[in-house]
Amino acid sequence: MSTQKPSGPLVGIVMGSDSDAEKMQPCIETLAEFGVPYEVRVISAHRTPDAAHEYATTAADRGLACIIAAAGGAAHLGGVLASLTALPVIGVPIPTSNLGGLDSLLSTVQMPGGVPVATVGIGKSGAVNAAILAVQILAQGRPDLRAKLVQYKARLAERVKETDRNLRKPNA
Ligand code: RP5
Repeated sequence: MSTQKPSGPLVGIVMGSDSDAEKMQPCIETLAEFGVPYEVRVISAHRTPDAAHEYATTAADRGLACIIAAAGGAAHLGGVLASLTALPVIGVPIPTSNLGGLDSLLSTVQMPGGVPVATVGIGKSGAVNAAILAVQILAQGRPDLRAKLVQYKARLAERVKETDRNLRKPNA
């Protein structure tokens, strides 16, 4: 593997609408925390299908290693992108006001055999987990990222242990 630092984005974050942007902020922040170069696009499977086609079919050649697709409602974005690229696609179901995001979850996760969209949960934890999953994919063959993941997990564990210690302190 080359020792040169990659110059372009490795992760493509694609959302179906700018109304998804706020919900995807935790994903963006998590990728930034790991120092992973990313790009953010708004592309709709239904409103700009030509752009979705162009994005997915050129993503690998542009150096992307995985795509995170966030959409709400009839959330076909992840599936459409996954149908057009061999890159791994991670789907983030965006919460919706009418059905609470269950619509987004089911339409993202229920892909036909052979065309997976690795779907995370609805809401903030899903947005964060999409970023972590992307880092885990990238960490194969990148020991620096693997070390950061190990540290991240250690910090998560330490936070829980500290909460537990505080709760177990005798009441004054
Ligand atoms: C989806 O439709 C988008 O991902 C968004 O979550 C939802 C609503 O989009 P807007 O009508 O707010 O643009 O395609």
